[in-house]
Parts: sequence; C-alpha cells; structure tokens
Amino acid sequence: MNSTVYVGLGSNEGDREAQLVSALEALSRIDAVAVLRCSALFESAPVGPPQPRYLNAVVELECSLPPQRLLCILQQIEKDLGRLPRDGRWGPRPIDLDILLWPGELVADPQLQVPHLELHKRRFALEPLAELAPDEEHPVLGLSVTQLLAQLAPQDVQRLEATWWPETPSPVTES
Ligand code: PH2
Ligand code: MG
Ligand code: MG
Repeated sequence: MNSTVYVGLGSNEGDREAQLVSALEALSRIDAVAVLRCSALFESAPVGPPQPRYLNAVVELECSLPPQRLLCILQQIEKDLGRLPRDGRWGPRPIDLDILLWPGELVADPQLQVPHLELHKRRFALEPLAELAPDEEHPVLGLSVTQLLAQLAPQDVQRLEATWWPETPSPVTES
C-alpha cells in the first residue's frame, strides 16, 4: 500500500546544496519511493552545539515500504553521501535525512520515532513542511503544522531563492 511521507533534509558540512540535490536524486532512484513535491530551501541557525549554519528542506514522498525499511534506505543514502558514525546526533553532518511525519502512522521504537520527537520544536523543519502540508495534523499533539508554527518562538530560518533546487512546490520529474 502506498502512503505519503514527509522527510526532512539537512546539511551543514561541505557543499550543502549539492548534497541535498544528491540525496533527492538518490531517493528518486529507489523503486519503492517517488518524490512528489519539494519545499523551498531554508538556511537556518544551528539548533544545539555551535556548528555551521544548515540548509534544510522537506520532501513529500510516496512510499510503499513500512517505516523501518524507509529508515534503512535513508541511512544508506546518508552513508553513501559521506556521513560518518562520528558525526553523531548533534554534530555537523554532510547530510541528515529524518522521517518527520507519516500520516496514519505512529512509531515509538528505540531506533525510530514518528512523528519525529523534536518536530514541534523546530522551525527549520516546520517552515518547509508548512509549504507542503500546512493542514496535516500532528497525531500526538492534535495540532496542524500551521498551528504548531504559530505557537513556536522565532528562530533564525530564512527561505532562499533556489538555485539548482527544483522549483517549489512542484512535482520532481525523473529522467
Ligand atoms: N539538525 C540537527 C541539530 N540541529 N539545526 C538546524 N538549523 N537544522 C538541522 O537540520 C539540525 C539542527 C540534528 O539533526
Ligand atoms: Mg536531524
Ligand atoms: Mg537524523
């Protein structure tokens, strides 16, 4: 069965935009995944320890895999794009791919939580998500993406005019 999934992309090491584009291309090569729409790119101040600024975006996927299988694929793409285990949970990283929201799914396993446990606190994830799914509800908090944003303090998150990134929000066509 196909479901819609929202995945957050982040990069704050190396050529950030090229790595986000490479991650998008890798996702669109997976048979069980189709990239439906992309948010704009956003540049954001790091949340957590001091480190370089991030580029963030959110993509809407259609996916016929269960959450754990999609997680494995995202982790493999991170590895292929040069993410090392030493990059850890909060350090700088060339690429980070997180399942943010999966309408109809709640996952509370040690290695995967959906919705993402920090989603409601992070403007760098909610602002791009709001371009794609403003009315989607957080199944635990019972608030829409727009409502979550409205209750959040300001954070330094700037929407960028895209350069190579697909025009937004629009379908990504595969060649
Ligand atoms: N990701 C983190 C930690 N801090 N800050 C911003 N601005 N963007 C991120 O993607 C991000 C972060 C851990 O995944
Ligand atoms: Mg993350
Ligand atoms: Mg991650």
